[in-house]
Amino acid sequence: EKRDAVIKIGGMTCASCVRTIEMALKELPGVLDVRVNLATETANVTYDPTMVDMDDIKKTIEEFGYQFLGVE
Ligand code: 9UX
Repeated sequence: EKRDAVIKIGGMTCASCVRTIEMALKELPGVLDVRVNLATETANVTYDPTMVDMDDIKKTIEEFGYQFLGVE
């Protein structure tokens, strides 16, 4: 199963932030693809909802010091 979500993220100010979040989310089992866009402050995440849910993704973003501002 595959699902796409666009997540609004707060607190990113440079390209290293982008890489940090991409790496953190890709570590989560069930996250299949992540593309973070600094300009729009969003992450496009492809994931398997039977393996990982939005709360796991939210917690990971927050653990790394960024804000999960919701799903668009
Ligand atoms: Mo760049 Mo982001 O120096 O948390 S890594 S601002």
